[in-house]
Formats: sequence, structure tokens, C-alpha cells
Amino acid sequence: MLETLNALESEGLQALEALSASEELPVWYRGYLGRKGRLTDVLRGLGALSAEERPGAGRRANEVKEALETAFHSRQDHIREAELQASIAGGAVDVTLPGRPVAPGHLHLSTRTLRRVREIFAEMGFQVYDSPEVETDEYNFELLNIPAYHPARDMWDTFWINDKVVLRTHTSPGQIRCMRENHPHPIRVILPGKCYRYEQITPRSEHQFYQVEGLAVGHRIRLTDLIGTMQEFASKMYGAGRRMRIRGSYFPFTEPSVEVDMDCILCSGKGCRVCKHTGWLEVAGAGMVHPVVLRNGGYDPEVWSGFAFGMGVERPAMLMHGIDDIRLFYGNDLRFLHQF
Ligand code: 2U9
Repeated sequence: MLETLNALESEGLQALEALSASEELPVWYRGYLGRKGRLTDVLRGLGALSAEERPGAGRRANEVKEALETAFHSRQDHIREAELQASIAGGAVDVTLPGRPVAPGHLHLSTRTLRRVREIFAEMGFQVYDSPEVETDEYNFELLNIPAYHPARDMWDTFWINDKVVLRTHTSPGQIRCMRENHPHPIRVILPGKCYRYEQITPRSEHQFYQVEGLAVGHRIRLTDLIGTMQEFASKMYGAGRRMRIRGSYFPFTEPSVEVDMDCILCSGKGCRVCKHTGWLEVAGAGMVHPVVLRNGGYDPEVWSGFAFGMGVERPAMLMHGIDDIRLFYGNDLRFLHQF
């Protein structure tokens, strides 16, 4: 058995040295080390050996296997390198050929929409204020005039991390943080960011979405300032001369509260499927900052007043691009994302 193995090793190594082309490599490999190769044949014969002979033969068989494997890989590298050099020398490889282009990424539609919104408000003097996505119950609800067990809490289906910590359901807690950092100075900020709601996912609602809220605090700030700001925003975002209307509404953190609508950008107010034949589209929820909320932010409501608004980001993007399913924003399907 040992002689057979020795002979197999030297024959194999010699045959390997004689190879000169990479096509010959797999033929050699199958012949010596493959499932039906010569070494495998010898290994199968080990079982028939006596108990004394078997361990020595087994050890030697493994040594031969390892030697052949190592020699094979080094011969393979050698042949491949030689072939590469030969083909370069023969001009077969055009090293001047441009590389495969790396597809550059691009901004997500939500990011682009958000940047446009930021740009428009920046032109009106609004700074951007960033705040945490994981918030306390105190900032997300309590300080916004939404106490525990108040029915208004039902307006926000919430992801609770524990009984005091939530994923923010709106960027409003940032408004309190901003007021507490800046009082007693006037404020003009927008708060763009990701928010989370424990919602059934449908074509119209996701459990994560972007929101932009705005806040202006100063002396003698009035509802008409809010309307003018919304008018300017809508004209820049959706086209000059948009008509606006406001309707009374309710939010715990604003008083009075309103919904701001503009004439439908698809039918110019005539009525269509998108505006549900009303001629109007909702732009934002808004209102004058509630005195309790002003006080929680460190501002005396007898001296200071302010307006605030909030709007979604995906919905206007859907409107402008005719997208009918919000889930596409987060589905990570490049066929959708590449269109924008
Ligand atoms: C403070 C004071 C006032 C923010 C406001 C809304 C109305 C509103 C929604 C619009 C669509 C959220 O994205 S959405 O679902 N927002 O309707 N937000 S007033 O008012 C504030 C917030 C914080 C301290």
C-alpha cells in the first residue's frame, strides 16, 4: 500500500509539472483527486488492510493528498499567471478599455421633497431644528397639553418602548425642546424628521413617515401670519397663485386650530378623483400655539404668541408624482426609486 501511495505521489507531481494550459488542470484534478480519481481509489482500499497496516497507510494517504492539493494550487496559479502575461504581451487584453461604470446612487424621493421644503422655509428665515426620534412620554405628549388618559391621546397610535419612552409620533416634542433652549428669544424654525405610528400598513398609511413641523414665536404673531406663511409655501412648492382656505379643527397643542387647504393641483379646483371632487387638497394642520404649551416652553403667553403647523412629506410627493401607494417609499424596490 505504501509503495502504491509513493508511486501515486511522484507520478501525480510529474504529471502536474507537465501541464502547460489551464484547460488541462481540471482533467488532472479529476484523475488524481476527484471522486473517481486514483487517490480516492487507494483510500477505498484502506478498509481491506490489517489493523496494524491501516494507521500508517492512512497517515501516508493523507500526506499524499495534501502534497498533491498544494502542488495543484501552486501549479494552477503559475499557469494562470503565465497565460495572463502571454495574453497581455499578445495585446489580447485591452488595458485602455474603460472600467465598468459604478452606478452612482441618488437621493431618495422623500429626501428630495424634504430638501425642497427646507429651501422654501429657509428663504422665509426659518432655521432647521433637529431632535431625537426616541422621545419621552413627557415631551411627546405631556408638555404638548396631552395628559395621560386624555382622549386626545387616541389621535396618535404609539409605539411604546417602555411606559415612559416612545418612538415620536410627531416632531412636536422638538418644538418644546427648541422653545426651552431659546426662551426668551423669538423663534422661527422648521422641524423635519421621521415619525412613527403603530398603524395598520395600507396604500395610504405607513408606520414610519416624514413630517415637517414649523414654529414661530414672537410678539404680536397672529393667525394671519400663519396664513401668509402657508400661502407663500404653497405657491413656491406647488406653483404660483395657489388659492388657500382654512377650516376650523382641533389639536391639543394649538388654539385655535385649523386645517389649511389649497385648490387641487390636478384639477385647479374643478373637482377630480384625487381631491374627492371637493376641489381642495389638505396642505397642513396648524394653529396658534396653545398658552399652556407656550408656558411649558418657557414663554409667558401674556407677552408672547406663536403659530405652529405640521405637514406630511410623502403625501405631497405622491400628489406631485402621481404615486398611489405610500408603501413604495419604504419597499426599497429600485425599479420605483430610480424613477425619481
Ligand atoms: C408645539 C406647538 C404646536 C404642530 C401642529 C399639526 C397641527 C398637524 C399633522 C399634519 C399631517 C401631522 O404629518 S401629519 O400627520 N400635523 O396637523 N401639527 S399643529 O403644532 C405644535 C406642535 C408643537 C409645541
